[in-house]
Amino acid sequence: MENRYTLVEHQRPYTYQEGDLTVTRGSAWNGPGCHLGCGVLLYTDAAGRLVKVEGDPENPFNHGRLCVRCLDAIESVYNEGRLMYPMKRAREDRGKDAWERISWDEALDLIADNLNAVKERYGAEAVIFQQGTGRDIAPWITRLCWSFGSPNYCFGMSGMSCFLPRVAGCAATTGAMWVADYSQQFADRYDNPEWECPGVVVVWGNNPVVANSDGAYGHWVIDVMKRGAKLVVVDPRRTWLANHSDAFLQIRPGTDAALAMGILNVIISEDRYDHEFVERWCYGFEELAERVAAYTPERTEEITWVPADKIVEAARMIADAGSAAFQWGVAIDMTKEAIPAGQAISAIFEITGNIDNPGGMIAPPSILPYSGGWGQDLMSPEQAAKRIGLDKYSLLNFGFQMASTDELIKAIETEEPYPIKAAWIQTTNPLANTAPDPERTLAAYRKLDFIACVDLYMTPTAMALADVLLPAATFPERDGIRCGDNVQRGEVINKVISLGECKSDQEINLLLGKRLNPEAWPWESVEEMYGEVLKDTGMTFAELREQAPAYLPFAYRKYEKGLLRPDGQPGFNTQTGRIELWSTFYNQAGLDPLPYFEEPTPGPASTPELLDEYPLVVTTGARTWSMFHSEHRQVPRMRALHPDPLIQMNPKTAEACGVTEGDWVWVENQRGRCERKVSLTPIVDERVCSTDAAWWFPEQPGEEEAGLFGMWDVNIGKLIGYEPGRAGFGSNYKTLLCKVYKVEEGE
Ligand SMILES: Nc1nc2c(c(=O)[nH]1)N[C@H]1C(S)=C(S)[C@@H](COP(=O)(O)OP(=O)(O)OC[C@H]3O[C@@H](n4cnc5c(=O)[nH]c(N)nc54)[C@H](O)[C@@H]3O)O[C@H]1N2
Ligand SMILES: Nc1nc2c(c(=O)[nH]1)N[C@H]1C(S)=C(S)[C@@H](COP(=O)(O)OP(=O)(O)OC[C@H]3O[C@@H](n4cnc5c(=O)[nH]c(N)nc54)[C@H](O)[C@@H]3O)O[C@H]1N2
Ligand code: SF4
Ligand SMILES: [Mo]
Repeated sequence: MENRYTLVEHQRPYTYQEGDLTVTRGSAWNGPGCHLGCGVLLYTDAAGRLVKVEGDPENPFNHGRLCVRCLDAIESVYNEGRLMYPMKRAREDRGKDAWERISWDEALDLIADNLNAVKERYGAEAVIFQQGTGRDIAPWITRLCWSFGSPNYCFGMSGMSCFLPRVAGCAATTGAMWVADYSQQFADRYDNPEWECPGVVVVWGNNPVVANSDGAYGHWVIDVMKRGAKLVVVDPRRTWLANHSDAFLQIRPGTDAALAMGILNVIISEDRYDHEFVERWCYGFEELAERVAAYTPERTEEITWVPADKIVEAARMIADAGSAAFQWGVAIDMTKEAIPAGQAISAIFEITGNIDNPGGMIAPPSILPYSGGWGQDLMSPEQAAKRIGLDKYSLLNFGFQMASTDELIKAIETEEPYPIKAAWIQTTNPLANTAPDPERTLAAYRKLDFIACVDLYMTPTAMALADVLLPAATFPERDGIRCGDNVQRGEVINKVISLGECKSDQEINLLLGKRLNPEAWPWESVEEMYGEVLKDTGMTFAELREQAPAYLPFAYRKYEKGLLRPDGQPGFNTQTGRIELWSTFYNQAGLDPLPYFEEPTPGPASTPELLDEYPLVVTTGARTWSMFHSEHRQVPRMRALHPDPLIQMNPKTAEACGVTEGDWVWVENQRGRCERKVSLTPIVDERVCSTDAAWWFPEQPGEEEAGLFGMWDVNIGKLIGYEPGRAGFGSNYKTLLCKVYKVEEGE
């Protein structure tokens, strides 16, 4: 088959000699630490040790730039905390440091025997397959899950509150997922003649220069600012980008839907929307206009705490910019009514015609067989229909085809609608990180007959729960590919070192897959398996390795050309063929077809009676430079940059609470409390605090009786509940009420 990719011209082969060192080009896709996949140069010495990691200047994705976690990957890779061989532990010893080293064959046979035993007795649906943020491993988890016959592929966050709300919401209302256009789909990037610089970038609930999330390298925002793009930032914290913006909208956490409706109100009432696009390609504009009419700038100010004149200014800037790119982030997913919040924000870029246009919002091409989940065809329709939560939340049919986390926890507890008896937990640390209410989560998972974990390190989750623990490989230890899945290019991860008995997640899943369902995993090697994934591209793995990154064909305004619908007709892949501002699907599903705002509960407006006790709004989990969720706590230089779990407080707020810089405090709400260290900063409003998530202390005793690495003292999940929004998506991770007071000596 003809090669449809545009390739980057490299000066040298993928691996070459530079003095005493061997340099290998590749990508940093997967752990430790990221799900983005920047281009790297890996330097190994004559003894075969990785000695240096640099950015690859030839890679158009990051143009040689790297963040600290990749520059310092060596400390993560060669960390003494790394798991080096498979281990098992008797079920009654869960929580104890009573591990026994075993061989890979024994470990994989043990897992296969246990999962098959559960399958025989209770059905394949009794086994759940859980992942974290996924990295490049997700397709191998979905294939393992679905080829085993279980519909319960899952993620530990209540309301699947990362990315999925935006993906499912966009899929249901527009038939695609929309991301900001920084020219990332072109190998020649900013020089590509088809691309235009966005007139304005709207950074909404995202901190791209720190987080580099959802396929976007954060410094692209700065690249386009240098090329003239204006900047609007919507954040409760005055971030670095907020400080460099043309308009900073300092929002009360959890009120994004109201702000978006306020902006829509201005754009519509001042007649600044794109009439031609709306009339030809959108459905339900009149109803939307009616819905947002109540959100005058003044009323929106009362709700959101953003001054009315700023709302008007931002609305005009967006509507008049020529093109507007929305760099939207996870804060939108982390409020209970995340679906209507995302819907309201999307409506801004939709009615201003920023769809599939240069410098606006684009749907990245993904053409490989595993995009959006690989292996679904391997599961029978009867099994697929058993997915937990599907009967309650039909929106689960859009996007990543996951089970509902909130229904799953109930199913484990009650054995209704059927028992859940085993878990495969790969690339995730739910107890310390994703799970709300960690006590409830631990009690539920403890009921399971069998749990296998795959990780790089020992974690609180593995210590508390695993019966078998498998050591995974970091990116320099393994070959890999990534193409599709909101990714605009094909990348290769190249193995340069080996450590202990660690295996790549891909190899682990291939070996286990062969034991569970050999027909679905016919390949003799990982390379052969990659060949299968790549077969439609006309390239073998060895060829892609020389050429990567490889760029897929891309066209703007695909909706005019019939490229977005399976029937080849112009328009969008929705029931009306248009962008649905009024959603026919939501209407059929018994949901509100239009965007709406609902006050976060508890919150200053919904539960004013709680304000005496819990006077502050707190948002959790804002990303920090040196840590990726629960990772990097054991990595010396990264930990030195951020040694303690912090709560950012305005100095005036701290004074009112009787605490000051460096104090250890309790952060408490009606559910529970955890400890934090005070960091004073004017970047937060006096009524708002912002605190880290996912803390634990690898240096503290790990056994459950001794505290699971100090996790209980600092787990912010204790303040969060399993409380998804009406559509089953979204939950209040970033908007809670709390009080802050000093930890007394001896506590
Ligand atoms: N309160 C609060 N909680 C949050 C958030 C928040 O903002 N606030 N953010 C949430 C979000 S958006 C997400 S996506 C989740 C992320 O949740 P997770 O993905 O669970 O987070 P991590 O701590 O990065 O990772 C999980 C584990 O994977 C291991 N790991 C890393 N790389 C690899 C690998 O290549 N292979 C294997 N097998 N294991 C690997 C790590 O060692 C770690 O123990 O956290 C969520 N938690
Ligand atoms: N260094 C590092 N990078 C990461 C990660 C990491 O753990 N560490 N995690 C990765 C993952 S899985 C994800 S999902 C992405 C997420 O990346 P981002 O979307 O950037 O996530 P956050 O930093 O949690 O939140 C972004 C901003 O939202 C603001 N915010 C908080 N509450 C609200 C609110 O209610 N409304 C609005 N509008 N803004 C609010 C915060 O102050 C913060 O500045 O990052 C990825 N990249
Ligand atoms: S965003 Fe940062 S940590 Fe992630 S791959 Fe790129 S350089 Fe590495
Ligand atoms: Mo995430």
